[in-house]
Amino acid sequence: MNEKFVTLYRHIIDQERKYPKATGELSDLLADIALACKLISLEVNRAGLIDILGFTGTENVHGEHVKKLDVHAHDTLVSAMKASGHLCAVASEESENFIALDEQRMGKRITSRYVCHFDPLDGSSNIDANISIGTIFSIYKRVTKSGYATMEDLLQKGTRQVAAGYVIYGSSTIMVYTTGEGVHGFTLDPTVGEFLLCYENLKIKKRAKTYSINEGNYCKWDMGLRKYIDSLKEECPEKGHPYSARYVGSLVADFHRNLLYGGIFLYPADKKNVNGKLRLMYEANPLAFIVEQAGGRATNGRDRILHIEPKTLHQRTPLFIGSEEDVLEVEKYMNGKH
Ligand code: P6P
Repeated sequence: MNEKFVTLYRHIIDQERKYPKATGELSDLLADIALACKLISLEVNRAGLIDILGFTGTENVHGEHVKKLDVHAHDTLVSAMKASGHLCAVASEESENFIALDEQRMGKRITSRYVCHFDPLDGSSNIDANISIGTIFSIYKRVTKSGYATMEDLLQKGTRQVAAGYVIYGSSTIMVYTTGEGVHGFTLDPTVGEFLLCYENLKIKKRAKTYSINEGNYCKWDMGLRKYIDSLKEECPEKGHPYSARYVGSLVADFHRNLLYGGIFLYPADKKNVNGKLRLMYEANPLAFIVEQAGGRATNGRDRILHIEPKTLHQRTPLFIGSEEDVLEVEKYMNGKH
């Protein structure tokens, strides 16, 4: 057997062994999330066959049409987290408030030590077009000592994450995670049902060749951003310009490509989305944790994403994330220093 034949669970345990005082709860939790995502992957890959496509006819808390797969992914993750017994609360894009999970085991009420934010199926508007979509997760230790979880446990700065990751459902299903000890990627081998190590200690290039932004919003951007994007299209060999434009419209797909090849993803505030479109707790924070662990940078155009003090579960933030030098450069344009 190839010594690189490392399963996700084996890798998680190896990481845990670096911490003699570790209880193993976080390892179990990550394994439970991976199991839930394997189940979601099954549904995503056969969505067209079991008529799960199309709208449920309902809307989520943001007034967006909810596809059945979104609901399925949310339900699968919540069920797995309930069974896991390691979470006292779950927050999800598909749920207005957080879900307090409290485990009764062995006759005693035991309150679990972690909370988790999920985007169960990001990019779901692309489901019918068979474009890659993804699950994003962000894990914290609870702040309160016992009892039912409170909003204080859920609304913590991104620097307090203990783990974060995503699963991309594309030509293959890949899980990428960090616990603060580097970024590692695993490809699901459907024949054995195991995630196998494919990237260890992933690092993102310091300077990109690719930019990802919805240029249809150009007229809504502030002038600094327009000048930056215009500069990427000019002939400037010493800067490696022009860059290539790559935009899938599915955050996890765009982020994953940029993580592997180098790139900058931008979803700025604009006249329509004054705080940007993407969500802090279950999109920006987990991806920011990952990109910083990979040597990249993630800001809102000025401040580090991980330093933002959250006020609400579903708050939005502008997001500039990817290769460090490119994020620093767009910040200069945004702050009139270029
Ligand atoms: P736009 C998908 O709906 C999503 O939330 C992200 O996955 C993606 O990056 C973004 O919205 C795309 O937004 O406005 O460019 O269609």
